[in-house]
Amino acid sequence: MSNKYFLLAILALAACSTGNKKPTDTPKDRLVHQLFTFAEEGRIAYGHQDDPCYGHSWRVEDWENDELERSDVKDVTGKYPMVVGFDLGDIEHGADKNLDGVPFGLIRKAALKHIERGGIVTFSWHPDNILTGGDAWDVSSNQVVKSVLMGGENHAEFMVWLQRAADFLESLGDVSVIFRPWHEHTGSWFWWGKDLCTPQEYIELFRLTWVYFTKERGLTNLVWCLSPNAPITPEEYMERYPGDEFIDIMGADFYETLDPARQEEMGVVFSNVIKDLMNTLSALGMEHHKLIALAETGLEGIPDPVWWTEVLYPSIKDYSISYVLTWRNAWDQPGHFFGAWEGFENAPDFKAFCEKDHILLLDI
Ligand code: BMA
Repeated sequence: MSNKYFLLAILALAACSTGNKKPTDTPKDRLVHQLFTFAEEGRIAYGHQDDPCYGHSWRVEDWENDELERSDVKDVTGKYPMVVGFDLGDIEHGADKNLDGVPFGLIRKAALKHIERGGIVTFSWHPDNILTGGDAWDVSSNQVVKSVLMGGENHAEFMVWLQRAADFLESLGDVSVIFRPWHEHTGSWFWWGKDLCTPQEYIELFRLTWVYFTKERGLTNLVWCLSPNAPITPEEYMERYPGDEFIDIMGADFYETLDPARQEEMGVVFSNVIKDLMNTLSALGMEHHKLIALAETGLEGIPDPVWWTEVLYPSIKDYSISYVLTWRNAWDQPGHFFGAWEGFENAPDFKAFCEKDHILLLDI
């Protein structure tokens, strides 16, 4: 089947899966339909993490009175990113601000404003390590996932953590957002990673979260995204796959990291991994009738002047991914950025990427 007919078939299936209802009956149906439409039209929505809250060397100060019109992406291209991502890390403690110091009030306001403007919102979550008291990156124990599952010593407290995350998402009201918990689980840098729990334990963690949010809290507007990290084979993807009932988007994360000793290979290794990943996600998406996405990517500090147009773009343009998101531009760490900003030497290359027919931003 050609790509086009495959996508039409998928759209028809998505419509059928809602039973008698039209595919646009609920906010979730509308978001899923919108993402399938991008894929059908051969367009990829561009996303940027934390984009309305801060950028390279600026941040929203008085968020309650700020119109939230600034954006590093808009400064360079004149448009907002179609997708914006936010992180819920520290919501589990009932904190006022997330792990990067962004007030949850600002996150709520920015998310709703972006949706009102016609954009799409996605949430990730880097919760702390409940067993050790460390952060999400504390991988000193391989008992953490086990301890939060039913029957585990931290299960009751963990359910309070889930409750706080669900409270926040519920506070957004009747809108649909992408939720992407327990990401990069095929690496071993988060406490829910590959060497830290068995496939069954990971799947139980994901399902526990889904069942609590969906069945107990009635948060039926969430579009659930799974994003292991690449490189990944289809077998590895499926080994920790929670099941079709629990997943709407089969995504993945992959960043370029530069080896200073192999400058001449800049872009090549990354591009090869991304193309393999795109082939894997396309096949899995077709088999499971799911949307696919490059849920996180980037090259920190973007030292490659043609990274957008000659590395990222050719690697993704022929695939029906619904969106691609680059990570945040930290306002307080000058070298920690993954998107372009006004004045950065690579900004024209980013603008050229955004002007490609395949790439979709949000018109103002
Ligand atoms: C990481 C880095 C950290 C940040 C975390 C959560 O990739 O950007 O500085 O705290 O994401 O946003």
